Parts: sequence; C-alpha cells; structure tokens
Amino acid sequence: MNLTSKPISLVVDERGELRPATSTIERRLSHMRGMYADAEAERAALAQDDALVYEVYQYDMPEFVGELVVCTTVLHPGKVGDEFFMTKGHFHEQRDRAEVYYGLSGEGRLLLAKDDEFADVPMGASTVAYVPPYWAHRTVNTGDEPLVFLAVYPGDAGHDYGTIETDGFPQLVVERDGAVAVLSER
Ligand code: S6P
Ligand code: ZN
Repeated sequence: MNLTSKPISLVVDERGELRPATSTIERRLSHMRGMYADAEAERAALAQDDALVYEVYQYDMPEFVGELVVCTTVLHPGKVGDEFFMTKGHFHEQRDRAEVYYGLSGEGRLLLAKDDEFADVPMGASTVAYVPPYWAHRTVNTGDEPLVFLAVYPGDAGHDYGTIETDGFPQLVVERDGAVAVLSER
C-alpha cells in the first residue's frame, strides 16, 4: 500500500468502530479452527453457527519506522466449551516492536508470552496495557459485553500469526465454578 501519513483526527463510535478506518477485519470461529482447547466443543459451535468473534478497525499508515498504526478491536462475548472468546494472538514480525492497548469498555485479560515466561494483565475501560518488545499477545473477553480497546503500534511491526498457529499459546482462560480461571499449559 502506498500511503502518506498526514495529521488526522479519528473517532471511536459507541460500539468501538474507528472512523474513518482504512481496513476492517472480521474474525469468525471458522477463521480460528484448532485454536480453542476443546476440539469437540469447537466442532459443535461451528455446526451451530459460525459466530463472529471479533472485529478490527484500522487506520493504516506507511509501514515505516517512526509511523504509528491506530486500530480498535471489538471482541465479542462468548465461549467455546468453557473457554472464553479470544483473538488469534500474534508476535510482531519485527520482534522488538512494542504496543500499547487502551481499554474502552468491557472486561477481559491480555495474555502475554515470551520464551518460558508468561503473564496476564486485566483489560477493561480505562486500562492501559503495555506489550513489551518480543512478547506474543492475545486478548480474551471474560465478560457479557464486547471488550473494546484501542491499540497503537509501530508502522513497520508486521504480524506473525504462524508461530502461535503452530505452537499454540501457553495460557487459556476458562470459566470454572462460575469464576474466571487463567490456566497455564506449561
Ligand atoms: C495489532 C494489535 C491488535 C490486534 C487485534 C486482533 O498489533 O495487537 O490490533 O491485531 O486485537 O488480534 P489478532 O491477534 O487477531 O491480530
Ligand atoms: Zn500486536
């Protein structure tokens, strides 16, 4: 994409759409096959309805060092079996690129992983979460409303989804006895 950045003011509407957006992504359950721990529950959910799990509204910028991309994510409430709806999760292709999330509404967790380390931090209205360089990140909605957040990341960061598609993510977030539980697979 041949883009030139200019001064601009964007608006996040009441449902979390960024306006104007230059690209929009819709992720449904069928785009995430194999990512939820309970394969049988995933099959059953897909047989019923290819649910919309999340939407991303992005204002693209040139993919250069020094530029910043802004986008919002609307992560819908729901579960596959007892596992809460989540994003695919990724590393930045340029591993040393960081990111900031600002929570707008809803509640959930941001899961982070790097080598043998992992962490989870709360996400919700007014939360500022920092994704340090080198950490994979995935967001989970643990509430009944959409979890909406704004993200800002370097224009040249890129996205590596393949590593998590192959290796999985070391934590999962489930409902256990009516409470939210973060389980570690390591
Ligand atoms: C981009 C940033 C977010 C995610 C979005 C969807 O670097 O971390 O905007 O793209 O939350 O998640 P994912 O893992 O499908 O890109
Ligand atoms: Zn990211």
